[in-house]
Amino acid sequence: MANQEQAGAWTKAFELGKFIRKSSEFRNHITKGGAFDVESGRYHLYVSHACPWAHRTLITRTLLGIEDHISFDVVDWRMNRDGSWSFNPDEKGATHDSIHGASHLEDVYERAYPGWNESRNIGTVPVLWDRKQDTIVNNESREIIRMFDTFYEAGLGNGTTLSPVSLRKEIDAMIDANYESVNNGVYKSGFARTQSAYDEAVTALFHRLDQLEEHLANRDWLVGEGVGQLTEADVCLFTTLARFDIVYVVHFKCNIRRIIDYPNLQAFLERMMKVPGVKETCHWHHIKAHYYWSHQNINTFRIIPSGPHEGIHTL
Ligand SMILES: N[C@@H](CCC(=O)N[C@@H](CS)C(=O)NCC(=O)O)C(=O)O
Repeated sequence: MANQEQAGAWTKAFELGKFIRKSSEFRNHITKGGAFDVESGRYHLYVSHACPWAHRTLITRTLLGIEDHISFDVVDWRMNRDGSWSFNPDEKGATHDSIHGASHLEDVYERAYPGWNESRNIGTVPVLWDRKQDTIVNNESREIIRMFDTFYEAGLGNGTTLSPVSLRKEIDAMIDANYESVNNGVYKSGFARTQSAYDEAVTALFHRLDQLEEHLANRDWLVGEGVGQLTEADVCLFTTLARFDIVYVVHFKCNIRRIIDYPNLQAFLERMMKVPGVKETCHWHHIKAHYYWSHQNINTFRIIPSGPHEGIHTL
């Protein structure tokens, strides 16, 4: 019944020209002593450097200091018209599939879920792969970054946590408040197929950005006492805002204002870029080329704009 209701809501939204994000299919969790136990060298990430959701996982992996425990491969920035990612080690910053030697990410999904390609499901990044059970643990970025905390709890990281238990409620509320309006909001603006769907999405997006600008007036980070402390909520906002001025303003028509026009949001981005390790996870060429090249439905000739010449990508 719940599924039927959901399907009905999706059909209605689709008819109204709205972008509808599919929910992630693999929702297992790493837990101490569980079927997916906390083990060094067991898990592997498949990411795209272009993707804001995948970027969250790489930043978290770096900040927690679990690079030696979780490996990763990077797909080519080109996402084909059918939505498929491929491995292309000849492309700078991309790699081959070091576990399966697959040519496409769908082959990795097929291995975890035989029949995947036939049912024409699309394989999204990020993917958290389990070498031991030879399957996908989870493909939902928000859950992947939270389960990385099990490595912190097991003493395997550098002693950093981005989701201290005492702040989890606040962190979750902040991530929720930004998800539909900002993180998904840029996609809802860019992929809208009617004026009203676009208007609704872009209005909600900038309403939330205005609120965040005010929220950050007297604080450095989104959550926590005083000026706050760096948490998952900041990582989740950062990866969307980092792409805003160089891609979303033009490609997704999110042009009411730029982030550089918001002093506090811009300062937040610059602050994040100074956190050791964050800058190294930002691959601007993959980000820019991916969007403008891949979505030919909204950029027919795949022309990549030359600007902007100012912004955090120049830091
Ligand atoms: N809910 C997922 C979203 C992941 C997602 O949509 N990734 C995009 C790249 S930015 C993707 O792989 N898209 C493939 C497609 O749509 O065909 C998460 O947060 O992990």
